[in-house]
Amino acid sequence: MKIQEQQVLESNKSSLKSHKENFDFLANKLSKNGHDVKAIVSKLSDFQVAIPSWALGAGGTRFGRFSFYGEPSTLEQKIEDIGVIHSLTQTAGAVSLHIPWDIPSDYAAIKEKADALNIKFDAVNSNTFQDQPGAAETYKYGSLSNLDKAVREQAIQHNIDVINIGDKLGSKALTVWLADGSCFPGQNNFQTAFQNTQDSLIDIYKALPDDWKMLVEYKPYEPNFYSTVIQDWGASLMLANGCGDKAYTLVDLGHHLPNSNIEQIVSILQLKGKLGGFHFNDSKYGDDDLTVGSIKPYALFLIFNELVYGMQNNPQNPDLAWMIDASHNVKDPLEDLIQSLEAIQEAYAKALLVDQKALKDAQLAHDVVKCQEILQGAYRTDVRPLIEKARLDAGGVINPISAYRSLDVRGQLIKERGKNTVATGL
Ligand SMILES: [Mn+2]
Repeated sequence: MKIQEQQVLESNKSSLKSHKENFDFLANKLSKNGHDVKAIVSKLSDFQVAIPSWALGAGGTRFGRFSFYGEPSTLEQKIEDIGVIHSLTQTAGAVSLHIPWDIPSDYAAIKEKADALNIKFDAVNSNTFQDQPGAAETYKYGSLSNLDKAVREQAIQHNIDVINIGDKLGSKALTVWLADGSCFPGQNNFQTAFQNTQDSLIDIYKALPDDWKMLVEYKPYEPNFYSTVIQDWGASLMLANGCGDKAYTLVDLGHHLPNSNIEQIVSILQLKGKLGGFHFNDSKYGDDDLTVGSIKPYALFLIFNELVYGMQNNPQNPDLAWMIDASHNVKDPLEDLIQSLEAIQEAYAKALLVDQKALKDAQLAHDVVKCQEILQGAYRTDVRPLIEKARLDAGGVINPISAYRSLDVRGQLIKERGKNTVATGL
């Protein structure tokens, strides 16, 4: 299914007038307060978030999985689904592939399809957290950290294969997330596991093309429940520094223990020029993979406040790879992704409204109350008309969820693909 330009225009017809009224009112107010509304809208239009190829079907838990029907069963269909989201939101202009779930059979055809939908290939993700059919070695006791050299070599080679696949598609980054760790005290020697991981990453890093980045993701627990080899940003940063200038830390919002101060982590990594990428989701208890902004929207805003500060003040930090990393157990995956994109844009827009100069002055004057007023003043602004305007300017729809529903996208997908399709992924 492909969204036609006419459908976009049709969908905007009924809400164009009220959008314009809301936008003019807000733009007028913001301009009076010294904001460059045009610049903010253009930043929002430029902001693109990669959609993971594994998030287009129903997620599941170890207890069960409930299909949404019409799920994409091939990489082509996954890219078509992202095309639908991108046509409506104009914010999802990239896909992040997970290998070996999504190895293209025909590279030229896949590239052509993505090009036609204006979708780029973002970071490619390796997978050493499960065994593949016919694999010589097992990852049951770890991959890059394993005590067995043959297992480590297999995992290193897999990562190099992933780089080569990504290179053919135009990707510029490899994301490494390890499930390696231990379930019981005494199972692993922490130092050996860490050193093996470092040595393996260095071997992978050697195969990285010059214009590529390696993104090292961390996670405190799960699937191992006593220790994880790359458990936090400090471990990730040490490993990245041990590899070289092209290796960075990747922050996944769900990969923190409850109440971690993620905005501070993000801030310091940018200061050190070592924040490489971002995985968006939300959580209540652990790595819950919930819709972005559905539980802690203020925390998301505070994170974006630091990101915006870093983008403006830390030239030592590269452009970030933005990606959603979520799973949808009870929602239509495409609707969930649209809601996530909306929440990301909202947090970004609010962060762009923070008066950085006034905040600095208030900090210098030790006016703590004023500092909070400045942040919360930006946070309490209803920025949705700005996001609507950014979407409209880029050729998208004013209200993506209602357009998705009135176009009956899921119904069309079921008609095209049938009910019993299953997307690969988690
Ligand atoms: Mn992640």
